[in-house]
Amino acid sequence: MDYRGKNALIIGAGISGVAAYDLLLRAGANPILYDSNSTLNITDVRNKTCEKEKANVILGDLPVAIKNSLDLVVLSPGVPTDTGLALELRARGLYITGEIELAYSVAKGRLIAITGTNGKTTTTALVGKIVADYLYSFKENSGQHADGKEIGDTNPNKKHHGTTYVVGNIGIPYTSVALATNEEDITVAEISSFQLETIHDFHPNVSAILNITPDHLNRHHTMENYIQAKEDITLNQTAADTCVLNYEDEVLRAFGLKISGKKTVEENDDNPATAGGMKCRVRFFSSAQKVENGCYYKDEYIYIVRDGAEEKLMNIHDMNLLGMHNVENVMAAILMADAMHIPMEKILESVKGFKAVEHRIEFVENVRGVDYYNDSKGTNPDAAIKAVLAMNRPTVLIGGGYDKESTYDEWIESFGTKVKALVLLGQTADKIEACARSHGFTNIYRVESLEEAVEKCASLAEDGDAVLLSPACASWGMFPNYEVRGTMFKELVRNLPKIQ
Ligand code: UMA
Repeated sequence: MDYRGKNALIIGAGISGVAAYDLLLRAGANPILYDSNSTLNITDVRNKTCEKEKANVILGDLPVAIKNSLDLVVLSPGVPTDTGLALELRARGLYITGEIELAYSVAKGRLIAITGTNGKTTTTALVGKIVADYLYSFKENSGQHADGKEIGDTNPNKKHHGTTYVVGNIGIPYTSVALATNEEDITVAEISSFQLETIHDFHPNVSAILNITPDHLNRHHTMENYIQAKEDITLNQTAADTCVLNYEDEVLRAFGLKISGKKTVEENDDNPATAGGMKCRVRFFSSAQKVENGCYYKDEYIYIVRDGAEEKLMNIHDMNLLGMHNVENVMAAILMADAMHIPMEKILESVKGFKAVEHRIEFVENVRGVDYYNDSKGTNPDAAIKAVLAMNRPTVLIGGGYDKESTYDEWIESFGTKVKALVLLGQTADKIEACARSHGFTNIYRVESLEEAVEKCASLAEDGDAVLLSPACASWGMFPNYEVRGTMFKELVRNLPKIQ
């Protein structure tokens, strides 16, 4: 779309709204940055944009004259598509889009997009590292350059070295880099279901859906809507593209067979020339069984199978990540990098050098014989179950936070005999306590703050135990985001007295 002269309203003045404002301004549009929260400081918001005090910012009520003047509307990810204002503007016949679509519409180069309920931040960071390490190796290697179209090929006549951009829900808005991208570049984007709700032409060359378990049901209302939003990552993909899916997720297995045009996984054909009726190439990964075209895990090793030919890739103890969910994330990353034609020895080198991302089962410190782990990114029960499963010792667990209308039964059931005490805080504390008691788990402590939670855990944990912050809930209400919650937890742990 040619944005020149267009009157564009951006709803939401968070990091993605500010980046969308700057992009539209640079693309020649007349952007207006709007936020329904009238208590924000307008000078602070203006100063976050590249225009500073000149920026066109509106807080609180949106005047009718502005609504009448608009050509397009950009929703920030956190703005529900069925919010009153969005519905009203859509009813006026306005083009409603999202910050991801806006970025995509001006971006160049190849795109890898990763979604899923859990694991997408780790997987995005890992794929970003694999791609960046590979492109960097060309810069090191004089005379050789990566070709952004097929980065496994070399093209010594290329002028530019490709650059890797790692963006999206991971915390760097895609809109903040999109105008800087070149044809040789590779963008690796973590894409949330919120962001997928407003795509139109968004078309990744390689996509992945890691898993789908209940989350954000207060936003999407039904599981069907949530699944649809995730599956829409493939909306515009074609036979030249690849989608990587989890074979052990029933919904994704059925979806993969449908879009690959096959009835059974054995019929899946990676060759677009011979695979009739398929939407895009599908490659599965499985933590439980052999797959015909993809990656699988068996007896501590990861294998890849291409057209029936199998190769043993690596021992899982050679990766610096804990838990079977991370084996799945690694397998997905390997398949995405393989689809980009990166040589396997380079992929495995990067996988082995990759460390856990911040706030994802991140080891903080051993204090008085107790290992403290920060899993603030465990913002839903499924992610929190994976963290509990990854612990290999008696664990004191901190849970609770913002209510996303989740159910906690499976999380509590995953405690087994491993979780020795549960320290609860936040809006969901009552609901979680009632659920835990109904499952016979009664060693529960209620606290009012994270500070109090850490103190309580320190008093409950004994030499050889673990303390895990993995709340199964979002941080909103008590913290601006999970990063702030995780960072505060780490600070509190590091400030604990080292001797008794
Ligand atoms: N707002 C309105 N009207 C509304 C709702 C919100 O004006 O109806 C305003 C709020 O007052 C606030 C602003 O919108 O000032 C916030 O916008 P936002 O929620 O989209 O937040 P951003 O700061 O732009 O961050 C967003 C993502 N946030 C959400 O999806 C909630 C970030 O994901 C993402 O990193 C960032 O864009 C860059 O792409 C965070 C997240 O929690 C990490 N994501 C969810 C998750 O991972 O579970 C999906």
